[in-house]
Amino acid sequence: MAESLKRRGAIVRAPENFLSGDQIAAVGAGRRDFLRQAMIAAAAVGAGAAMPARAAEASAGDPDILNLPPWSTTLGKPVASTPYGSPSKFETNLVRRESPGLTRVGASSVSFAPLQGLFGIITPSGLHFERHHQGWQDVDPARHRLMINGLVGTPKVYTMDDLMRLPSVSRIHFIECGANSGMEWGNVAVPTVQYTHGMLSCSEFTGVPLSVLLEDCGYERSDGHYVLAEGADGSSMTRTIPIDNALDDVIVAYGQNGEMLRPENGYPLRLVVPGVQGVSWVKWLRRIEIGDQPYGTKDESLHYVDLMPDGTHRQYSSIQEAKSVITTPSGGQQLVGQGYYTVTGLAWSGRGAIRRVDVSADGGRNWRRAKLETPVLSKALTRFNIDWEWDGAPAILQSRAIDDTGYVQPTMPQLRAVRGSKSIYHNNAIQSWAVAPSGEVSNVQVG
Ligand SMILES: Nc1nc2c(c(=O)[nH]1)N[C@H]1C(S)=C(S)[C@@H](COP(=O)(O)O)O[C@H]1N2
Ligand SMILES: [Mo]
Repeated sequence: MAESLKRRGAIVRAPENFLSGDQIAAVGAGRRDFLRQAMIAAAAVGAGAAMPARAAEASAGDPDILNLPPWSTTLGKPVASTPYGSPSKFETNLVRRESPGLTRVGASSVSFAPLQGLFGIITPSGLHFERHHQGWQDVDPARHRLMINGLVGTPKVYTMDDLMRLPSVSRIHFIECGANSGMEWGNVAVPTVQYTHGMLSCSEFTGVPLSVLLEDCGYERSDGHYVLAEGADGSSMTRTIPIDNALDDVIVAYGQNGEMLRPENGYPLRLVVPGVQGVSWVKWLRRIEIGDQPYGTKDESLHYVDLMPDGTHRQYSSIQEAKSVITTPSGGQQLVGQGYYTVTGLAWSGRGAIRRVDVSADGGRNWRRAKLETPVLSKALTRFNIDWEWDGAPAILQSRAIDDTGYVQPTMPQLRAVRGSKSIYHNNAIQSWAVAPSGEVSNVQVG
């Protein structure tokens, strides 16, 4: 009783407590001011009375919480004071990050997307991961051209204006660098999901289907069976794409999340190759050539090959197999106490849609089926979540994706049995996060 009275007392604390020093000084300065103050006070009491007991309790630690904050009592900023909006100043920690020492210079490095802080499936464009072989450029769209040549009826050169007159599609797809999770082949290497899985992003891309452009250039199916895509940056990025792939769902894209591509992501033109590893998504795309055999370029014969246990190299393993990861709770995070949590994460497959995601809290002994959040799209990230009651004991959280071909995401030991442990690329193993009794979450490998 005394407790609840104390609470009520706290809630209806004297109105002047809700007024700033300035406002108190203004009281009595005139009738208008008096009315204004009375209204502010009334509103404040109203707000206070509506406050749940929990908030009142919280106020015991921070008496100031019951005072009307400046944002409730002052005029806000005018429209268009930030012509291009940016995140709140309270969110400055959520940024792309480099893994120090990964490469010698930043122009040939990677920045990882902060998966631990994102919701839903779309990566905000400013947080999209970056992977450049020779730095990024802000290419002048007026001077950019796309050439289509090789085994086509009529080779053509397109301006951006030409391209933007053609029929377009907008589709949501994930892009994952083939080297994502590549540091974890031997053992645990990096602490957070940003570094283990952050070479992954998902956007709505807009552009012209490559099939439309090839038709425009008089391509006949009998002509050639491979497409070479080339970028305009200094790295001369080139990749071979099989024609079936190219005619299926490949997009010559200029749009990303409703606006033009960001320079870091290939402005003004990039190839979108759904389901295929990032390196084929050639940025600053300047040329498409049709040929009758794979080109065997440096980016497919020397790089992006898989070192197998027998010492041979596997080439052209381009499709990103089904994979998933829990993003909260994840390495580096801290549980605030026992009880209820929503465990959430992302699942994706380069072969189609995610059919099911299972979650284990005991290192893979028992699995429960997670809820898939809508939309569930082909070759896009799918968000999953599941309820979890943490009893304070050590736990190992894992997620396992199954795609609509029936493929089941392997454990790390299963993958190593086939691939060995000296690879860099195409690690789609199940990720484990250990929860300690302290609530600390860390990256571990089990089994
Ligand atoms: N022209 C060009 N295209 C490129 C690259 C590059 O360095 N130059 N990097 C490739 C690699 S390895 C990846 S993983 C993706 C990364 O795309 P993003 O920087 O938009 O995330 O772009 C690919 N396309
Ligand atoms: Mo990549």
